[in-house]
Amino acid sequence: MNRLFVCLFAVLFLARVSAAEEACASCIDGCACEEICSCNHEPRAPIGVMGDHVHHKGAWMVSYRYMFMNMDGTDSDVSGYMMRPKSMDMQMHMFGAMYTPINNLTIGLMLPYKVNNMDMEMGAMNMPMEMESEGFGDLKLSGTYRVWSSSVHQLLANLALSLPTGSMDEENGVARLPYSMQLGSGSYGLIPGITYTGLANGWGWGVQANGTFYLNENDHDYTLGNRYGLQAWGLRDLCSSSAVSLRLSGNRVENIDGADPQLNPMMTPLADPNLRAGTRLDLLAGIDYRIGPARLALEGGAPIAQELDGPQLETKWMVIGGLQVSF
Ligand SMILES: [Cu+2]
Repeated sequence: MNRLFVCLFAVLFLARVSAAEEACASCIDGCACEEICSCNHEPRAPIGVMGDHVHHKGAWMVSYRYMFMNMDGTDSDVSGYMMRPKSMDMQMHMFGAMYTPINNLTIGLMLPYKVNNMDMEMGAMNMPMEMESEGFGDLKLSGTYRVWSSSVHQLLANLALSLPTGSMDEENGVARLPYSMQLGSGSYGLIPGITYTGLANGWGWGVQANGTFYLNENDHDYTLGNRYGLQAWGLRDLCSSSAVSLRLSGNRVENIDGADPQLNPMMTPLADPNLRAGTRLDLLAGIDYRIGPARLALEGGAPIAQELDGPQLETKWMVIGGLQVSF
């Protein structure tokens, strides 16, 4: 008798599971069943990852991210230069909006507001000097298209266009600030990418590769170097409303092509377009919390390896906080 009950229960349970799986499979397209199935369309990647999800048709999402990065000390000797970088703090307030006009395609807009502070030393007397720049950076228009998906996996194609809305005329009253203190690229850029994500049994994971290619020389006779990114992450649900994550993020930046004639590379390595390249691998831990349509998330980490074609400032640590609201 007991056995019969166990068997009956197992059959019912399996029937429920397969029904939920079927619901999930159909949910990918129309998303009539978000509540029933676990294949929800909530963001599943750590907050520092962009373009990791597509919403259901007609949905909006607005987001705000705050990013802080600290750089301190140089990777090689700077004593031969007149102006020597000591440390730098980079802050970014990133405002975003996403809309899904048709199934499987989410379009978005992202505008950063940047605040850069750098401490320098000048001359033989090590005179301290500060540089500051602040303002809007380059506006990005993005599209994320779901190429393929099942109840567990999805494959997304990403493409963004970067517009030269940020200033590259930042100065301190005496001279133009070096490349890394400027707010925009001055060029149009294309950012293609590919993203894979998985979600099952309270685990989430994903991989993303992308590149940033600046298409034209800006008004100051230079083009920022290409950027390449490759990252992988894993998430674990703590409960239905909270998850923790680990992310490995690799980034490569190439040197600047051309040179701003107002910047003198003999004065400081920051003004040398051929000392800008570098490769970095960051490890970040994150936590997020979801309440209804909102998601609050925090991620922080540090490089575990970096190789700079410097003298350049070394990245020490970074944090990213964000709030996303879907409706
Ligand atoms: Cu979204």
